[in-house]
Amino acid sequence: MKNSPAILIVTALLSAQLTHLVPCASAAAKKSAPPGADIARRSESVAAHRSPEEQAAHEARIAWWREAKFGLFIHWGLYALPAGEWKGKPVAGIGEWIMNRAKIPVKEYEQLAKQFNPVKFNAEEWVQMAEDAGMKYIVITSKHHDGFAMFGSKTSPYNIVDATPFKRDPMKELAAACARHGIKFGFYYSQAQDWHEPNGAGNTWDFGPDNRKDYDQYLRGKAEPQVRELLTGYGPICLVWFDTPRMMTPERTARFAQLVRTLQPNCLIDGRLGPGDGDYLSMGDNKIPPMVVPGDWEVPATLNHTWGFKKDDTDWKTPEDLTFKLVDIVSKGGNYLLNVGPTAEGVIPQASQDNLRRVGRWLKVNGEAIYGARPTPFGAELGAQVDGRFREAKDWRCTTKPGKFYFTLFTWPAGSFQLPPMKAKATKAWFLGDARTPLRLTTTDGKTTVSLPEKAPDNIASVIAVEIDVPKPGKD
Ligand code: FHN
Repeated sequence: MKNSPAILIVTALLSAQLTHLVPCASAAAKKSAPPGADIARRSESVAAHRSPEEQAAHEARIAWWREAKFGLFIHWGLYALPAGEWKGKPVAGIGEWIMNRAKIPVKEYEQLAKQFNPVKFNAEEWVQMAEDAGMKYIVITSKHHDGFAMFGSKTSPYNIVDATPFKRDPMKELAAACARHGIKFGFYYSQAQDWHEPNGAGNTWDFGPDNRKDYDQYLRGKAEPQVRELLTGYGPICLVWFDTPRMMTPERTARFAQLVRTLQPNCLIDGRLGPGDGDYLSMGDNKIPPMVVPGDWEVPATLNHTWGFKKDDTDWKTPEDLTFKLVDIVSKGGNYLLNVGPTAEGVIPQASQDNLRRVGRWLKVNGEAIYGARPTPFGAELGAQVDGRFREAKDWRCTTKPGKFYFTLFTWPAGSFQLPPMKAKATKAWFLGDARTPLRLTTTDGKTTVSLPEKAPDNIASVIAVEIDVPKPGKD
């Protein structure tokens, strides 16, 4: 069934707002609405236009993703060579945008391909790292805005197999390694911006304003055929992660969606293809909503401040912070897609590896509270409005599964933890990783507390699992 143009346009505007392409609603409207209410509305609108058949297909293909919760994003391309510096000078901004920020002419930027030889690249090691980190899917840049294909493409010679001394197709190697490890494999593809192509969006310094370009020539001549190549040459693809939907009309969006839905019906489409047709909502980069958001959504996020490798960006988020963000996002109903930017030699920076592996060790013990978990039924623990501003609270988060609550404590309370008010009766409690040692539950004046040892068992965050007896409807 076709989407109505009105719905498609509304959805386009909403997703554009999320990716900061158009200004959000008026400041006055923002002030009066509860925090996150606008995001919740946008999230619901993603699903609103699906027919019952489309909804059933969507449910089937997104089931694994709802379980997965945690994925690895990889931004890797020619930009890893300059690594944030051009002609001896640092270039401000995110690493993969260096061509745009420094307005590097195509003819000059292209030369990087001749030096790109990531001899240390080892697909097995990358996928092993994702597995160690507890990540369940990988999404890698097959072509970013610079237009360089990191896969062997027949559509354009500007690709890693034909234009570099490396000559290998790392996407083939990664697809095979992911299959061996049981990790889902997906592609990022910049459908709209292509700074290498005269008719692609974004390169105004070589090719003039976008509104004078024959954009459909670029889409039909490069982007669509390349997406077809990606969906036919690399086995099952779990997700195509489109980005920055500039000039993506409903008609253009539908062409890509049609390709994906016909070639790989089980493949997800992210929320940044264009108006309509995404399987979930992509939040803004590093933007974690303040409250529970209904529907399917994901936060793409960086470990430092860049996506593509930049040699001077070493401001790494700590494992404690990453763990908090993961639990926080899951407790609000979302997925966390966390990025690494490998070097031009093909190495994932050691600090990224170490910090992700630390999160993975935490997940080995506490993953039950994350994978397949549903959001908090409470909400007061997330924070509150203070003087017209939302102030986040960070002491604990709650995730749920049928018959169970998981309380992840980031601040260790003295002696006991008081459960938030609930209709359900807590019948049993224990720490994840130590199910054989019950924690004492005491209920006084309708308030239940869990007795705790003096020291937290986990120095990042300890998870109390609580079994609950849910009252049958109509019982109270
Ligand atoms: O412009 C891109 C950016 O380089 C990066 O790929 C991020 C990842 O979400 N997406 C765009 C900006 O939102």
